[in-house]
Amino acid sequence: KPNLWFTELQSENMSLGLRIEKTIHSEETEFQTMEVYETGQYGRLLVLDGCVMTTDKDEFVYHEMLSHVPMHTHPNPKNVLVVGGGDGGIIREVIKHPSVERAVLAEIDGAVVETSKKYFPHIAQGLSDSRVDVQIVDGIKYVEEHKNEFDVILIDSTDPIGPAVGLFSKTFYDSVSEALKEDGIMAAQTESPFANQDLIRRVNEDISKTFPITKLYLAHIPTYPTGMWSFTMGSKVHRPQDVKEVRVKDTKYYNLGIHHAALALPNFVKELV
Ligand code: AG3
Repeated sequence: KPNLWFTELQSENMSLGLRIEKTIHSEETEFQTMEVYETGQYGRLLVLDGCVMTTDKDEFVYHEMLSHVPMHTHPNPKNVLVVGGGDGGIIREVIKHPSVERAVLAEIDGAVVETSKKYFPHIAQGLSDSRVDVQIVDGIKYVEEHKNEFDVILIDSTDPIGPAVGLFSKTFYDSVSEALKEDGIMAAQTESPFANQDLIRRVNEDISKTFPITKLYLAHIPTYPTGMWSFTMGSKVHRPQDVKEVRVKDTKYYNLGIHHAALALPNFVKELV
């Protein structure tokens, strides 16, 4: 086997290495560098600015958990907005909910959408559904321009450096709240409790200033830094603890037990929120 490795430098002191069988694509987009590799361990790998975004074999965990926990917390989500998420994985899960009438994807980088359609068709498949509206726009602007419109808003961002910084700010969460209806719910990916404690603490504080119900939850994602990943949900009325049944059954990670288990936090994580 060729001794060719992709390495994500996850921090100054930690990296993830994956053996590469083939380089599929490499490009400098208007916003970031984008690479696609065939790996021996996890199938195809999508990389933005040196960071693992998704792989064939573990993408289901992230995409199911960022979407189905908030989507089930809402009793009847009809209008959904995904900010970022250009690969389409979150949209694929959102449209599994029969109540969904319209799902908007607001992605800043059209090249990510095109690349995903070409090299990750099973992740991008939902993007061509008739209920889906793909907008290549700045998500921050899009959210600011829409008021009282969405039941659920999901923020599928890259790390809080580069193009995504603004998606981790109090100002942004405030405009997300305004774009949501009076019983709306937001959820965002919020990095690793082992590696990003200050961020998690700060984001929880900011979201809870705007949303009466703020809840951190966890999932295991082997290709993200430390493998332990967090999501933060902000809700105006509905509580994730009250979910009694699951409406979407074709999932590989999410189920009713996982919904509730994901809300249980180890003591060192409880301290952050
Ligand atoms: N969103 C990126 C999660 C952050 C990963 N961070 C990292 N590897 N350092 C993933 C997009 C999937 N739709």
